[in-house]
Amino acid sequence: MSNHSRTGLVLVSYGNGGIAETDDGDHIDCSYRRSVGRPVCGDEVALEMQREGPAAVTRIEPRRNEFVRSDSRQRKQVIAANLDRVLVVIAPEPEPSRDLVERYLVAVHSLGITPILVVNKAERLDHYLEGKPSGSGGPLLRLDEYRGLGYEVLETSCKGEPGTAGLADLIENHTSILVGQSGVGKSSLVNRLLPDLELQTGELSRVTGKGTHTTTTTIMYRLPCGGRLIDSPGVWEYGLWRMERQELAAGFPDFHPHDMACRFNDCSHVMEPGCGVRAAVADARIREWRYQAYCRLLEQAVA
Ligand SMILES: Nc1nc2c(ncn2[C@@H]2O[C@H](COP(=O)(O)OP(=O)(O)OP(=O)(O)O)[C@@H](O)[C@H]2O)c(=O)[nH]1
Ligand SMILES: [Mg+2]
Ligand SMILES: [Zn+2]
Repeated sequence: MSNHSRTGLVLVSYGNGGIAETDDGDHIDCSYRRSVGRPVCGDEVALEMQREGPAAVTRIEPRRNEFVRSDSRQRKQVIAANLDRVLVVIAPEPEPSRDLVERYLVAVHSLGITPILVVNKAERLDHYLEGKPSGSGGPLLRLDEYRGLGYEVLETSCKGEPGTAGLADLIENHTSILVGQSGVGKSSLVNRLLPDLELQTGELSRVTGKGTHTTTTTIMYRLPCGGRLIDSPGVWEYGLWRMERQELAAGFPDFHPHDMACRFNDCSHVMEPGCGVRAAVADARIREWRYQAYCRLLEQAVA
């Protein structure tokens, strides 16, 4: 038999091909066909083995969800698919830009899963906070407020306390992706969490390259205790794609149930009379800074 079919999990995807892992754990080079399209990291695919050369991807299974970001023209770009957890990594250095966390939260809520905030370089957090005048904003001063909103906020360090054990527990037996600004320490976390990283990257080294530190390709690794972890290239600015107002509002679960009181059911919560959200902001049932972030994102992302 010259060719036969197998199923695979895409570990890395680039240009016209990638590497997929079969059920038996083999890593197989694969190539894409225009008629099938390009799978992304995390896709389940059907592979047709060839007598020579890479296997052909003949089908991409329907995705359970996809993590996307926007290109420079606010079009969606799929980064990875079929995720259980999105770990939004921030750090005291580089300092998160304004609304960065809110944009990530909107993006993760749109996958239908609850975001997790990972505060890396936590061994430097106290020093960072000491240098901040009281009343200055920023997500690192609002960690307890995020916890109050119901988000899991986890502090980690690759250089000191509290280490990464808490994160290891959280991602065990799940498929998780690390996202965040360039330099916050996503790859360093991968390094800490994967004792056999060198072995795994050795197999994938054709695409990871050597000697560079900034990650350029989205790659899925196998966790030692079960589960998968995806490292993704950092961004300087995470932009949202053009979206509907409802999709944006879903990233602000703290606006519920106050929005039920809005007079108009398509209320944008900006200038309509009888707005339940603005009423809740006025008497501090919704945090003012969350509402201000919502208004800025509404201008940027909603057509
Ligand atoms: N102090 C401190 N430095 C850290 C920690 N984690 C990572 N770093 C440093 O932060 C720098 C960037 O780390 P990377 O892991 O390459 O960051 P990244 O998020 O993968 O960056 P991109 O691949 O560009 O997105 C490196 O110099 C790391 O040594 C930490 O917990 N504490
Ligand atoms: Mg990296
Ligand atoms: Zn309203």
